[in-house]
Amino acid sequence: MAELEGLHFGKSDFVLLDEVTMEQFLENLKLRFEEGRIYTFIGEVVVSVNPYRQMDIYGNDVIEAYRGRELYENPPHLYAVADAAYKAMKRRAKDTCIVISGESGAGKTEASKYIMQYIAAITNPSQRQEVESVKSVLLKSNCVLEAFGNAKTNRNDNSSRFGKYMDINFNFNGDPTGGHINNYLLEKSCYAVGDLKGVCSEDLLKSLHLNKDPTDYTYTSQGAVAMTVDDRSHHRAVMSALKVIGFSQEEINSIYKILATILHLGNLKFENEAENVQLVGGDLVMHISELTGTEVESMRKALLYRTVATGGGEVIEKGHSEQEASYGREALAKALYERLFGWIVGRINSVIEVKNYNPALHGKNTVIGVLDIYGFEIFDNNSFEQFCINYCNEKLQQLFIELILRQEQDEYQREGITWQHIEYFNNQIIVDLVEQPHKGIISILDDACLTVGKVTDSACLDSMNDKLGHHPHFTSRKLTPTDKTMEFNRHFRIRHYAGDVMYSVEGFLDKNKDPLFQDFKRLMFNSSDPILKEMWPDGKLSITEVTKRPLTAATLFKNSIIALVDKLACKEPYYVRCVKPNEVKSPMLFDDARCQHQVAYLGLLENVHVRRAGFAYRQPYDRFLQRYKMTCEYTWPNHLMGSDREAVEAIVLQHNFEGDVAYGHTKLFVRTPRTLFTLEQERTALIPILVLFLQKVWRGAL
Ligand code: AOV
Ligand code: MG
Repeated sequence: MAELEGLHFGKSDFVLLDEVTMEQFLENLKLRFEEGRIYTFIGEVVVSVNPYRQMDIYGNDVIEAYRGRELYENPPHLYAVADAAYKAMKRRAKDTCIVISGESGAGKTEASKYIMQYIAAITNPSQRQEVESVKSVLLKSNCVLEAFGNAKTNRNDNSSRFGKYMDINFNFNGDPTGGHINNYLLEKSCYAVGDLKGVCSEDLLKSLHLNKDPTDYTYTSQGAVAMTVDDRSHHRAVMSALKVIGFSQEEINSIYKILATILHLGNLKFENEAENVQLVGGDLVMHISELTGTEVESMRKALLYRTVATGGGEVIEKGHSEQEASYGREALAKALYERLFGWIVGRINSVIEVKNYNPALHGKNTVIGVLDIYGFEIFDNNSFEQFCINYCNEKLQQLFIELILRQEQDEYQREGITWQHIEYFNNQIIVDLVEQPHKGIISILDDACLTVGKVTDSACLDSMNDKLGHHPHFTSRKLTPTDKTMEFNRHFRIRHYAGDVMYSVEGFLDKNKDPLFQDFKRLMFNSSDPILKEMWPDGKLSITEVTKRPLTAATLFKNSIIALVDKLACKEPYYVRCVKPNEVKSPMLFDDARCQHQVAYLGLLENVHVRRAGFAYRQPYDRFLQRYKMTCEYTWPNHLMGSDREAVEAIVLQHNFEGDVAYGHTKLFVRTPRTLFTLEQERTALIPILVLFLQKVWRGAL
């Protein structure tokens, strides 16, 4: 029982704290972490601290213990939340979602995997073949997406560089019938190309023209390490996962070819020769065109020139400068990778999408969504990616507050309880700062990108300063009114709900624009490799047809996040809030300052306050009675009253708690945790006496 875990493990629910202060919160979190209790509830929310060591708490016996049980019957665990979401979906035909948040390395991806495993383990008891195959594709898709979407960063060895939202569809039996994955903003500057050399056969490497050491490829040289057995078996696992999902050998070959192309592109060099930019080394271009199924001459041309339409509708070829050529090459490599990833997600979706579902025949199709998205990021140097990621977190935080409050209010309303609205910080103002049409930062960025002629990052910053200079959450030029050094003039600061972040505006415009020349798109669209071609539908347009500007990266991202929030908002939410205990991946260290910061910006104290401001605890009458009937002479061992509710009233009266409770239609609401605490203590004190009593009964002494 959660409450009986024992005091030396701390409080299993933060609402039981004597006082909701940062000190008490941290003390409890730390105590539990040190005792190996990495999960703690705030009502129905699970707070998780990354243990940085393998815990023996995910086995089948544990899964069985949580299966079908109520949230408070077991110690806090991811499985308790997963089960609650599943039960709501199955019993009440509710669409639910589990939102996992926290900063980089806090344990979100691991949590999402345990949740998926739990759902897989408790469904399809009759082992129907078609359900089993859906489950195996759902589970295997993780491995594939991680192989392509994760990278080693200095904060996490296995950092997800993309956000993932996965819907799992269920039939009326509660068995998975399919799913759908949405991915958000793959950080293109991280390639998970990996070390193909250590894992591919000689023949394959030869056909890919990869005959150098990993250290000789620019894109792998930074992170290149000797291949370990581990990596090899991991590579095999990815390959087998691709096959289980249903990728054909031809598709897998195309994936290899694209990855090899990216490696070769990274090694391309340009040099200036008599005003003209030239390619250094002819072999590479030949390999690249062979692997991409394009003509060598066309590839060479696309790398060195771009086609532009003049004002008069004339089409001319303009030679690149050395810088433009490198820039174009870089953009191509990134786009190849991004589109490959998007295509893989699309292929997985086509396999797992629910087919032939007939609601009339099969009943309502319900959904559990699992969101594992990058957490709030503050680096030493924050750029466009951090800006997008942090904006996303603002949106999710807003949803968190709104939904948690809404849920509370709904429950009070349903149960007929009067509810006092409580104040909380509404971060809508920051969301508006970023996304508002015409006035927000994204809109200002877009305007700058659409302006004909050269607009510099710095000019864009001026424009932001003009329009947003008075915004309470924005500072730029004012950062150093007297100091006009370049350093400070290239930054702006947003006061996020999670803290101040200073962004360097450098590169913002380039990253926001579609940086890829149309020539490359057309070239890839004309590839003889049908799979590669499929990834470049926009290459179909000729230069004179490209009239409409493509949407900018920030606007595309904004639209996708707004769609995501809409999706989440119509589901019943369950939350996992992950905390990273230290920066050194240690299982022993609880860094107070780091944890305090996370607790603050995750809004966990607010969460406890909200939970307690109304009624910290609520329990259906029958459960409450079952647990505490021994503490009241009128209810022990059985009550003779008309209803469980009346029996509960008797317990409350006997303990003089009338002022602290409210009676709902089906549940008792308890305002302060102390009340429950007293009952718990009394119960704990009574247990040995009762045991003694029962033993005597057994022995016939009474
Ligand atoms: P993240 O998803 O939150 O970061 P991960 O889930 O990848 O973080 O966790 C980082 C590392 O912490 C893992 O590779 C494990 O070594 C360890 N870890 C996390 N949770 C557990 C657990 N429950 N048990 C044991 N080890 C764990 V990012 O994707 O960077 O935002 O972008
Ligand atoms: Mg992750």
